Amino acid sequence: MTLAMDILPDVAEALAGGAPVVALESTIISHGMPYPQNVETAKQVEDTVREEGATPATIAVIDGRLKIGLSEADLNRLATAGLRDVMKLTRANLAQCMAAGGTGSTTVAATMIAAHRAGIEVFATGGIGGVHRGAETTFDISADLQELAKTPVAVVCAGAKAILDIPKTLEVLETLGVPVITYGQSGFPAFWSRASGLTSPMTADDPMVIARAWGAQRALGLEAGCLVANPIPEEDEIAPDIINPIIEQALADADTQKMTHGAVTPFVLQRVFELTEGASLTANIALVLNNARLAAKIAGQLAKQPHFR
Ligand code: PSU
Ligand code: MN
Repeated sequence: MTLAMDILPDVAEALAGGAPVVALESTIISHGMPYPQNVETAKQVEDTVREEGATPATIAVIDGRLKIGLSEADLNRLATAGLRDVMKLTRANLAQCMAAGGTGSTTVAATMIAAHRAGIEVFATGGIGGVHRGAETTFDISADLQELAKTPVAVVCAGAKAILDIPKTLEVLETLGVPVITYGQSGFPAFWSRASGLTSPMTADDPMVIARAWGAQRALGLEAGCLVANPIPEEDEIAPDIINPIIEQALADADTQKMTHGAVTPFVLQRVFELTEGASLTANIALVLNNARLAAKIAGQLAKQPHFR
């Protein structure tokens, strides 16, 4: 059986020529942001990648086909469809969605699988899934973490959201052998805030150094991905003492409304958006663009130094 995968012509051309390509996820479009900011941001992220000299490839499943690079019509469809019409795809349901001819947006886990299949090594997103608070009773640990352990793609994110248990998330990443490198500061960032209070396992001040580490990891034959944590720009951050009580409230609401499985993260993000009167979204957009820029720089370094591959 052949893989039902379509690579946009400019992405295919870049890959064939060894030019830098950056993968982008689509759950952030369908489940992570409201319309119309979701589609505006998706386009801005692609433009930012291009401005930095790389080719963007936003990934999703459209009518059963794995799309590496989305047309404007596909982007609009994901941005405007209701949550019931777009599946949230991870490792477990990706193949089934394709077989059924379905349409779904890819989380970090599913985007990594697709990117690797297409030959893309660098991927930019906002935040990864992680170990949820209370995981000791719910066992809610995002499949993103397992994926980082077994699929060789470098994922640039803004750290882990404080809706997660950040210390446990870092512990699991360590157990799984996933390198965690923070860009430009020693502390691991917490998505909306630059500081989580935790020290990052590793730090790098230069995209070239991150590219080198990635090359060395690949040369060793390690199958893992790599997590690059890029702190939100100072002017865009929301201070922990402002965001933390709001997160507590949003988590309590998720509990009251008995949210489980894949519904938890989108619900909490939406509640934080409401409770911050939109400020969380403004920060979210800024950090995604910031991550796209860094990912393009890392991809550029990798393309310049093919011996790292
Ligand atoms: N964090 C965000 N926005 C998002 C997500 C995370 O700020 O849209 C999405 C990503 O696609 C991530 C997924 O991979 O949520 C994790 O979902 P879960 O916690 O259900 O594994
Ligand atoms: Mn979960």
